[in-house]
Amino acid sequence: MTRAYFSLGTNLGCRALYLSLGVRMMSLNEVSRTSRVYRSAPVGGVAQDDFWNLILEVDTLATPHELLARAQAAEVAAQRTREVRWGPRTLDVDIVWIDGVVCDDDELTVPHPRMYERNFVLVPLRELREDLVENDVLADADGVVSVLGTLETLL
Ligand code: A4P
Ligand code: MG
Repeated sequence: MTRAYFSLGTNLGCRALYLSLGVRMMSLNEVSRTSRVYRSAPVGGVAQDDFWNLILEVDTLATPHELLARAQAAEVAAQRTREVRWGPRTLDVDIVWIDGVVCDDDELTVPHPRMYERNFVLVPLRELREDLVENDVLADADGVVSVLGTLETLL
């Protein structure tokens, strides 16, 4: 059993519903918990609406590549299209961290290579795993984020 962390983001359509779909598809029947939902200014230079982001923690027997397949299936279920890299999307699911796993191949890089640059990842991750996000790491990260509430209250 390993513990995995996923970053879920959306800035198109009914954001709460897409996050909820992503949480269900990523956690299946496994033990899980979520951070609160944060509104975040878009990172990456594409002009677009604000994102809603959260971090999901799942205790799982799945391999890292099985989790990537699960993430891609969740994006398909949300009818995500890919017109612009870093552009607007109904649902993005990235694997941020898996306890004890380091992986870098053509399909998957874990820990996520950009996690430490991004407050929309670090701030919610810190709610669940304070030990993974030191103060100085947080101080160096970019982007404005603000709490919206728990996912249940936003649905
Ligand atoms: N891939 C490699 N490692 C991973 C991993 N750890 N998790 C590969 C997930 N995927 C991983 O991703 C491209 C490829 O990355 C996949 O085929 C997979 O094999 P993608 O989801 O198709 O494309 P993308 O999401 O446009 O690119 P990417 O690089 O994932 O974008 P980012 O860096 O995730 O940026 N601003 C705010 N405020 N909030 C956001 O959520 N998201 C992005 C997306 C930009 N700005 C944002 C937000
Ligand atoms: Mg992605």
